[in-house]
Amino acid sequence: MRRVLVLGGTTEASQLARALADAHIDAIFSYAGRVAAPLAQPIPTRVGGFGGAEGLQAWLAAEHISHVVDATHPFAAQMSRNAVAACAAAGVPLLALERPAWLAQAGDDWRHVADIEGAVAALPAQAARVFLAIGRQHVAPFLACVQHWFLLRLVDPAPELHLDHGEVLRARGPFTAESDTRLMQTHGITHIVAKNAGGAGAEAKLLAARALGLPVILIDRPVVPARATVGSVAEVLAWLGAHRADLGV
Ligand code: 3Y8
Ligand code: NAP
Repeated sequence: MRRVLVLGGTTEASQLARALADAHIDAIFSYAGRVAAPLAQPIPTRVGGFGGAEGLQAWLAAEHISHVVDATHPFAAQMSRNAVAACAAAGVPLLALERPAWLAQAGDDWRHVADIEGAVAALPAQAARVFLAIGRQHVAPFLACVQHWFLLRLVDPAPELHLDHGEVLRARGPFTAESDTRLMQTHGITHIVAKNAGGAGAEAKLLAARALGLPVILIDRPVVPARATVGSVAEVLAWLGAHRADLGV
């Protein structure tokens, strides 16, 4: 029998969950449990880690999973690595659903950096007002630069962050170019730091930066192991259908 695991946490994963529910395909959605109240999904949902690649492999067998779709964020590299290893060991077909990286257009002033450390190094020497829209996991190296003022945007409150040279804004995407443009003007932002997440849900700040002529320090995606990858929900459904013959369903 066909039973699909969707590794979620992105707009595309939610779109896939909707399509699987509409197609009455037996599927389960998985969140890491990174935020307090993740978006509800129209299919059964589990929350929390599996316990590494070995834990995922055991879970796939226990739950009789026939297909895995890795629809996690491009920066969720550890989950993607674990999915490749676990599916190979379990002999379960794996497909990644991934959106293309953003490409600079006319009017963009982007500085590409390889990682968080590169982004910190790319900040100017003189005091700047930096919109740090990379979530909460990697803000410490930036906040150590006390000459700058930071605007952080987080999904959940961060009581552990004592920010005397900045401000924490609590908001969950997707965002709009209009609201992000107003946000940057209100706070007199001079630089934006972002991950090259791709997709529409996080793009607003890049559109706002273009409109305001502000520089963007853009962090490249981490390398993930080679695996079959598609860019649309339709291709995932076809992949599941294509496997129908194998499963005699
Ligand atoms: C827990 C589950 C959907 C999914 C919506 C997308 C769009 C809105 C934009 C900014 C950038 C950032 C962050 C962001 C966006 C979507 C998508 C996306 C960026 C939720 C969600 C979970 C998470 C985890 C969270 C991280 C953080 C990253 C905030 C749900 C809302 C910065 C990534 O507080 C924390 O610890 C937050 C942690 C991982 C990155 C980080 O390192 O801090 N996402 N985001 C998932 C889980 O538990 O498995 O409630 O929907 C999902 C979404 N966030 O279905 O509509 O598809 O990318 N998420 C980045 O792109 O840089 C915000 O502020 O401009
Ligand atoms: P990560 O660093 O790649 O993964 C760290 C560990 O978190 C994994 O080894 C796994 O734990 C657990 N995990 C991650 N995603 C999971 C999922 N969908 N279901 C169950 N367990 C999961 O992951 P991350 O970057 O922290 O991302 C966590 C979640 O937030 C993912 O759902 C991702 O799609 C979403 N997200 C991340 C970003 C980002 O910027 N990183 C942006 C938007 C959304 P075990 O090893 O114990 O199995």
